Amino acid sequence: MHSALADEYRRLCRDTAAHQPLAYLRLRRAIRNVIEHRAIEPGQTLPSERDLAQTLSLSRVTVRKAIAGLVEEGVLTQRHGAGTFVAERIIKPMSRLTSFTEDLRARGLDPRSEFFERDVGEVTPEESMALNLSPGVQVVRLHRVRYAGDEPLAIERTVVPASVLPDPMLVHDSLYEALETRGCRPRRALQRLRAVLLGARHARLLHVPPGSAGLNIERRAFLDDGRVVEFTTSWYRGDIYDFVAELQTD
Ligand code: 16G
Repeated sequence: MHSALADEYRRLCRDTAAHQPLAYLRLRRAIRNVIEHRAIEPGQTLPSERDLAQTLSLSRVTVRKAIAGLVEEGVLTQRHGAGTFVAERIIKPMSRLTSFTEDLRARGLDPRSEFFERDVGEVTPEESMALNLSPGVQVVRLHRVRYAGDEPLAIERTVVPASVLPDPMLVHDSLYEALETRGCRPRRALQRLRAVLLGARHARLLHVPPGSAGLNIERRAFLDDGRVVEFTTSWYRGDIYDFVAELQTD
């Protein structure tokens, strides 16, 4: 049994400030915390359901429920007969509107950005169509390479109406954190994803050979009142990311 996980679970049981009355949510938090602190690393196995249930005096149903939530979020993966692992590839559920920073932190990785461009200017005709803006209004543009520690994972070009975010310097690490602070975090998004071969420039920035597989993703994200808050074009590395969607019949 992984002692860091048992210790973390017991700590959360004692921690009245982080009071979490439901055992499966407490266990989910404990697993998440040990992954974030790299006490269990990507690719390593989680203790078995039976071990967890015995050591923590929980029912198997509770343990299963805690794990199922993290599998759904892509933090853990299960291989039939082999157990539950901390995901190595970054598995991104398409049904959740999360940010790069949140996705990486949830996996114990260290999100970082390098900015090429962070300025304000007049909207171009293409941007005004994507953002539903009238010609002549001001927009903020961010062009960044997104890293996990020293490893580049994606390139992103983002345009946000200046009426929502007046100053690009308000974005330090996370755009969504800056939008959240202003009460403008998007609630809904439309995303288009297509396979591409990365050209020489993108490949160089992402530290992969030219012609490597990539994912070109466009996201238009909306506020509750229907205003478009973000138009982002991203190039994600195809060798690291899995985008997963849950499908249901009508
Ligand atoms: C993700 C989004 C991107 C968004 C960014 C915000 C995809 C394909 N793209 O990378 O549209 O702008 O997160 O992340 O998921 P941040 O808050 O860390 O800046």
